[in-house]
Amino acid sequence: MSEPKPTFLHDYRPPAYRVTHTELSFDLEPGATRVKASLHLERHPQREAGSPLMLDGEQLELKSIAIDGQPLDDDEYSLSETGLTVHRVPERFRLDTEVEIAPEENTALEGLYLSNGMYCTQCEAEGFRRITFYPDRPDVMATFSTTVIGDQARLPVLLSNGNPVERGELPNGKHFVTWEDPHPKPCYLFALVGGDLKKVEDRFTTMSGREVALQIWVEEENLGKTGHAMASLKRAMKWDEETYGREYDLDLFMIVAVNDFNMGAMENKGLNIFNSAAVLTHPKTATDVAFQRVESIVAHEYFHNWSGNRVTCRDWFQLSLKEGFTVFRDQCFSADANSAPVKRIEDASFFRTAQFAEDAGPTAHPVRPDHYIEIGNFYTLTIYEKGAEVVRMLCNLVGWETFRRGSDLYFERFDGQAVTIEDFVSCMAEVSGLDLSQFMRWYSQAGTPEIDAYGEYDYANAEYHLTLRQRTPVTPGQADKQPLHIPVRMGLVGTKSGRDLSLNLEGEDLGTAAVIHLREAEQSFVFTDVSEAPVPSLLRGFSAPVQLRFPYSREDLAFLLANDSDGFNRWDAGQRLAMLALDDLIAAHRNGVEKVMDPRIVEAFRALLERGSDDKAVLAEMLTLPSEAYIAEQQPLVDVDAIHAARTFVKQSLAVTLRDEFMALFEANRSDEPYAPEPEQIGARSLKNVALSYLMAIEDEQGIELTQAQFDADHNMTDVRHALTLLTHSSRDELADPALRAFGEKWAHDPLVMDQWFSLQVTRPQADALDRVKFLMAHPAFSMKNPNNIRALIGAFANQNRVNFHRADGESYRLLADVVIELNRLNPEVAARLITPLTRWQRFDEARQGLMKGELERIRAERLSPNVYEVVEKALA
Ligand code: 0A1
Ligand code: ZN
Repeated sequence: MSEPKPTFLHDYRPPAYRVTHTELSFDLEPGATRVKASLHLERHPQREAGSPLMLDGEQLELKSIAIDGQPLDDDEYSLSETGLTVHRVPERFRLDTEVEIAPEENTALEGLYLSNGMYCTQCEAEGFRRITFYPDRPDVMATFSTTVIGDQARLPVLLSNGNPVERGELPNGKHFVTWEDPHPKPCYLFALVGGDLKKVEDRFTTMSGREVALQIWVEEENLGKTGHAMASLKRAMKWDEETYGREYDLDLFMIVAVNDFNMGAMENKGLNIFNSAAVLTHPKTATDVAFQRVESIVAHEYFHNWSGNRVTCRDWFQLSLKEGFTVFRDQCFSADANSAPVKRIEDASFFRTAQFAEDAGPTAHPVRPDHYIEIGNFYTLTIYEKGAEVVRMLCNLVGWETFRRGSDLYFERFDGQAVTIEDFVSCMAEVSGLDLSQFMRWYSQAGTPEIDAYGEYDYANAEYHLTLRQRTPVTPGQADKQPLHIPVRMGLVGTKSGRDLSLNLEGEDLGTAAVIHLREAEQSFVFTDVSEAPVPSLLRGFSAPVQLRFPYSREDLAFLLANDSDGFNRWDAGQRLAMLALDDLIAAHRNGVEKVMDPRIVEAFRALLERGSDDKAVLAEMLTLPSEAYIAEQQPLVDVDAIHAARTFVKQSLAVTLRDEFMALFEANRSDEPYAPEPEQIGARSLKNVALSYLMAIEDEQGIELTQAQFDADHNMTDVRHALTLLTHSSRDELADPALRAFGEKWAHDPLVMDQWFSLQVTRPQADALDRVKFLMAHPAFSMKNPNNIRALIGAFANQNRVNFHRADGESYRLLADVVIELNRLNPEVAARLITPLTRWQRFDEARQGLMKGELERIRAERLSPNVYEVVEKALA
């Protein structure tokens, strides 16, 4: 295979020809599906006359080709591995092609494929070219009319985008349905489904009084698991009307659940296709986290109908235009539907762990990359989550009302168009009058900015001097970094009163909480009339995606943990405090010195437990120690064993001293109420389960009994899974084994539950974890062709079981590389993602570096897909 070539943002040109209307017909057969396409084409007004017509196409067998009804001679066109060129075409014409494809051989799950006997498609980003010859780029927008033909008995349900306009029977037991989608769309939003599916139906009346039919299509046995998704959909539709003034624009909205899917879900126009894990829930099979995830993904895909579909991306470099904005929208929706502070804590905590790591690694890239080899590798935390943080900063900079006006302007001005990030930001600049040119650097500069902050209270003049210094570390291919425009939300908390003091900055009264704007590499802020010595509370609500350092003492942090008016920063103060203790203990472990627990941390936790909280979910977060992954992110050199030992030590020390408090907390929050995925209940369950984790950290006898009882009670999956995880992760195999066996037998028929069973076993800290991975890979419920299985078993092991993945003998690295090599053939997109933990080799000791690089080199020696090639090359560069 020749070396794959990158595509560059600066090479963008409009397409030579655009498609105004697309007619498709599919005759579905597993090994030989016929696809007929009639494309109504015309020359793009900005492109010169006489250009050849170049269409993308991969793995297609061309059966016929004609222009305006005239079949083409062999010398009038040429075919390659990647497409079709017609040398001479008129200004405006119809191109008819017929191709054959083999859905049953499609293990990459891009294009048209079979999942459990059901036909489905995934076209984003470049899957449509595996269906038919087409200008497969988002700036070509056409109306579609699609006829799907299939066996009536095996495929009673045939779906596509838009509205069904005709259906009928055909010879040989076949039938057909024709669908029309009146909204011009790029082909990445095309979808088709054919299978033996059942539906749950509901209705929604839009704000202008139109009736929309809502359908969720699933396999029959899953009919009872759609209620939460449907309720979430209706809430999302209402929320988007009330919050953004956005109304749905077709008479029908469909969701289909499929078992084999590379990602979470896909926003195809009118026909969203979902990974079954992102749509199906039942109290007995899904945890609170899964319920919340379904709610947010259903909303996310629905919100794309405007931010992505009606207004789409000009090219794939603009991916964050739709993804960053839509993630921001779904985060706000979830915050409104649940505990808002907890949503922010969860998002920021995940971000600081996983996106910071991406930004610090060899695959770091800007929110808008300027080149890629394989766009499938760019569905990343940077594009999605950092993109959302950038939109959030914009919203905070201009204020919600202005942001909403900017959003209205954007949708109105660009409706039906394929646009750029500049188009979006310029709407915000226009409505606010702000100069956002420096702000644009957030889109082009990779890496996590670091802010070093220093503060001093001047008693004599009642002034507080705050100095902020920003610096963005070098990332691959970007040596020079410019200062960013960083909004820092802050307060000064008086050490005497425990209250937020008023902020007077350069003669301006900013109230008790304000956003200061850091634009220079270094900037000082002088607050006047500061009546008492304060502790600064900086970056409240994680107001910018940066790493902020301030030389807080442990007393300062305990003070903020108790007094900060900002819930997010109260939580963050607790995390910082725990980190200081953890740092000492990690050093002690490495130096072979006896570990001693800092009593100040214990007292801070005791105070938390005594004070309680109205928001139980927030308290549960505050009582949760930073994860091993987050701790690792904060260390210059990652020592997984020291981190694990230190964290376990802190947890056990807290549990020993506060055992009765944790027991009381557990008792106070247990309940026999029927399960509901409601914020109150979820908060109580998290708190109770955090308490149980502490008790199990010391394998307290009563704690063990309670855990077993919680498992046996089988009240809901949140509690059962938590109990089973605690048993499995304890040192008592005699407790874990029977419970695991019972659970595995009980749920053998349910793939989504079996995935949880895989994950919780392979994340256990005991030394047999790798053997379990190998053993479970041979389990009948595991298949290398199912991405959920891969993520649940291999992904969970490599990303969440740090002590075992980083075994000193390198055996886990070897296993991961073996899996990547096999998946490179079967499913390149999933294979490329799976490599991530190996790409982080720079963070480890020399011996591990060598082992990790050795495995990357072993992968590199294979015949690689562009996806895996790009990641491995960057990792070894
Ligand atoms: N646009 C979808 C994400 C998605 C991307 C690629 C896919 O297949 C390769 C599937 C889904 C979203 O943001 O939800
Ligand atoms: Zn999305």
